[in-house]
Amino acid sequence: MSTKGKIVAGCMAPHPPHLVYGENPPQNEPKSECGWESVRWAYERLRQSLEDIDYDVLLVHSPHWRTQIGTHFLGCPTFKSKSVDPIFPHLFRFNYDMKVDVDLARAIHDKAKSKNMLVKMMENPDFRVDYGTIVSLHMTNPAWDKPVIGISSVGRAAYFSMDVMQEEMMKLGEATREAIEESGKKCVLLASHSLSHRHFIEEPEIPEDMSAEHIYHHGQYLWDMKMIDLMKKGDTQTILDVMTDFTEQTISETDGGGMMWMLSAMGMPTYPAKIHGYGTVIGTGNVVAEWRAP
Ligand code: 2X7
Ligand code: FE2
Repeated sequence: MSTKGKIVAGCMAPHPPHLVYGENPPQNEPKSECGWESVRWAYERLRQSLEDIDYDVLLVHSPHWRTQIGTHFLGCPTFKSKSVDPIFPHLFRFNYDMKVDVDLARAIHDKAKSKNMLVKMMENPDFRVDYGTIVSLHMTNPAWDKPVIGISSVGRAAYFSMDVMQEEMMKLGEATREAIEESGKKCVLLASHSLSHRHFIEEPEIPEDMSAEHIYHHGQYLWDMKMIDLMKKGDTQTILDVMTDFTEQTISETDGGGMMWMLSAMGMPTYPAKIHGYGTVIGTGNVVAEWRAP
């Protein structure tokens, strides 16, 4: 008899390309001197923490793969190309080569379809994977030695409302959990996004000059601290209750639904998240956090 699969951890895994630029991996063409250590070291702690867990697949939900009609899933066994950040091409030109767990991606797709969600498998092998997916995956597992699943963000918040978005992400989370349980696999989920999103409009001459790096709006910083406090308390219900206000007031990438999907898939955890660290990147607020399933 096969054993039941499980989500072993869910993480907030933000994707500023600056983090990869600051790390200088061989895949990225531009080279830096340093930079954004508070968030990079938070990722270091996440990586150390995940080393204790035996897991099979990394799943990532990215707000920079925006699909207007339904949720899409990467659906080819490999995707290999160069990803260039549209705003920061001088920081991020990354040669990626990822292996996809197509069986599990299709199983989640089918579960979501059976719940009347609009879904599609992305089966074009030349499809260029977005930088949000790539940065979160690289910072979590720079060895790239685990298969991945990439999930798009559907534009429901903009076209309808955050409430409609939330309802859909609850369903997508349930579909994800059910398919994982049936697969027998152990999975780590990544919600690929920042928290508050007010950022600068002029880059310093040296992008990694940290004397220019700071939060740009105290109100948005207070919101970030409120959200982190709720994560530390395991108060997921309040996180969901304030999500619409948080998203509007901090122009946050939570509008892409990643955090709601991850919390729903984890069954709305009431235990505390481990906060590996927080820091700003061009002024945006970025937390690396981990809910480790009991
Ligand atoms: O996509 C991003 C982001 N979310 C935050 C900071 C910097 C750049 O890109
Ligand atoms: Fe982003």
